[in-house]
Amino acid sequence: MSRNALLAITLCLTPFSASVSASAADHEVKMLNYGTGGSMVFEPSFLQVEVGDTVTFIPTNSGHNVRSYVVPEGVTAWNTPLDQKTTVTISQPGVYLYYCPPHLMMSMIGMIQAGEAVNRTDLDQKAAKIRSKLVMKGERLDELLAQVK
Ligand SMILES: [Cu+2]
Repeated sequence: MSRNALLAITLCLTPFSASVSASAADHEVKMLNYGTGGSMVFEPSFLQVEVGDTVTFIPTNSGHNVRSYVVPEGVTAWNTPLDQKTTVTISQPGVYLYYCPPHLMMSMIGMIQAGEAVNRTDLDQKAAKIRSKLVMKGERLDELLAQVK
């Protein structure tokens, strides 16, 4: 094999191995009118993922969307269109808290943790603020917070 051919192969392989992590996974979260956790739920509502993984929100039932409420520093907040399957890349370590705007009152909320909970202080402060808006089943927030490691 000529030296140039070997160089070409090396250049082809490098971007691939650098951009695709062997552990990157996609996690699916369903938006449901009724699930095992009751009515108006994200399922699963708590996800433990690795930085670099993606989370895809599936509009299994209609009338839902996903808005980020707490994200780690450096992460762009998101607000997905209603009834649209959307994939979010978890780019930074920390805890992500999100909700469905039409059903915030019914505590349609969810949480993602990637790596260490580096934004725990911010999470606790913002969680305390949103608690009063959870008219029904506010304990779901406490259950999610209890799962943060
Ligand atoms: Cu909803």
